[in-house]
Amino acid sequence: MPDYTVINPATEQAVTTVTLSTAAETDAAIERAAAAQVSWREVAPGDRARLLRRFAAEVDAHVAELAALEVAGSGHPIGQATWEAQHVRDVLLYYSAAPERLTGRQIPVAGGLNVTFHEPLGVVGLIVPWNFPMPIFAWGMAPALAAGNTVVAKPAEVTPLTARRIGELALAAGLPPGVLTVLPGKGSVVGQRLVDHPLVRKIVFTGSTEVGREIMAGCARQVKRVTLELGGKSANIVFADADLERAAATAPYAVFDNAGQDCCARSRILVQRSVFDRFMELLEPAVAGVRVGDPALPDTEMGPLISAAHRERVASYVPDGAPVAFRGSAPAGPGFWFPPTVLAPAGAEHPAFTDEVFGPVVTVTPFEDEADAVTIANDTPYGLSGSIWTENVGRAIRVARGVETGNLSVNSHSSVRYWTPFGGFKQSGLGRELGPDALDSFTEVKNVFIAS
Ligand code: TAP
Repeated sequence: MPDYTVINPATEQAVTTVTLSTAAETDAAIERAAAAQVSWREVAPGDRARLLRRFAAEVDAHVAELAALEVAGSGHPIGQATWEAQHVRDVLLYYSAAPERLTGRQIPVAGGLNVTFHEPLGVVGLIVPWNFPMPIFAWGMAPALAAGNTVVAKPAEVTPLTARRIGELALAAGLPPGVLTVLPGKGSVVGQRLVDHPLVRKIVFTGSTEVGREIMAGCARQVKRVTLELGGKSANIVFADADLERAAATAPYAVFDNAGQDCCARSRILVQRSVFDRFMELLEPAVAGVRVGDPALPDTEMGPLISAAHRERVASYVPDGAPVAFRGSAPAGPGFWFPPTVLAPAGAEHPAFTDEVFGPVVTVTPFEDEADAVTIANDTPYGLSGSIWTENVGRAIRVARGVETGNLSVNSHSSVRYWTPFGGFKQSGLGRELGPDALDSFTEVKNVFIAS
């Protein structure tokens, strides 16, 4: 069995070694999960709810440990990592209310009674990326379990530590063996088996659009259910009538959060031409103020990139001669550091404007009017997120309806909450996660007519 050495991205030191699962071990785990599902689906709704609440309590009791693991294994700042562990607890608590509310319908028909049931699918395969190892794991796992499915989850090869620990906490909370299995391993081995194994009835994939396409094709061969949460290239649109101070003060956090390794990063700032210069004056000190450094320190706002290879890729978007307007700071010495970088003015001729950089690089581009802003915002194959800054309510609504994207915020830089739906338009994905309707995608509706 091959091993993988987890590297601390802030120090480049080895953290620990993790054994990678093989295809045969993946098959065995899927078979155990299928056997466990037979009794898990029969657990009374109130008891399933109680077990999920106990699981949440276990996570709550280990927030500090999980956060420290994420700091070491992913380079997330400790404040953010703590929030992420608490988020896992909150998502579990939110969906612990679902088993007792998973009601069907009674539909009037002649000659009897028509009722519907939400039946669990069976085994759900969860494939998680490296950028948010805890939250994205929770988003798929909690509603899948609440609906009566069992889950086999594959964390990203480079960030397996927190998901693996959460899997242990599930057992400690009393979830029966086989209900939640975490299998560290390679996408091409464990991920591929989850897609190919007929006992896996649904894949929840979060990752790149490129791999997502392959997953979708693989699932199509078995007409397997699939939810895809993919890449993004979101716009932060600032109109001349906006509160420019607030828009500029928050813009760095809309894109440099998690060092820009965020599918929702608003990595294209579009500013109405008449206030472009003023906005840039306000943005410069805001970018300089982002505290980049040791992720273990409580005040740190931005940590390193995940790996040396990823830093090289991000750096390729800022070649010599790139229109760098200004940059923030980054530590010297070991660690995969990259400073917050603002390219302006930059348009479609620049790859950083068109590609998902997945690093702390943002472009700023002028626009003329409302129609122009919507056209530029939509000129991308992606459609995941975005923000609109204006004091005009009518314009906010018109532009929000015009931008082809799944999650928008008006006069705010963030739009992700576990109790509201989340997902992408166009090549940013397929299906929705989170929110009150999440269990719809983890169940099949069964329609039964009973003659009277
Ligand atoms: P990917 O390279 O696509 O990897 C995502 C996951 O898929 C990893 O666990 C990976 O395993 C696995 N995988 C790779 N090849 C596979 C295959 N052939 N079959 C099955 N699984 C396979 O993405 P990433 O670099 O980790 O994450 C960054 C991307 O995710 C960005 O594009 C970002 O926008 C997107 N993302 C989207 C969202 C939402 S919610 N829309 C959220 C976060 C990230 P390995 O680790 O072993 O390669």
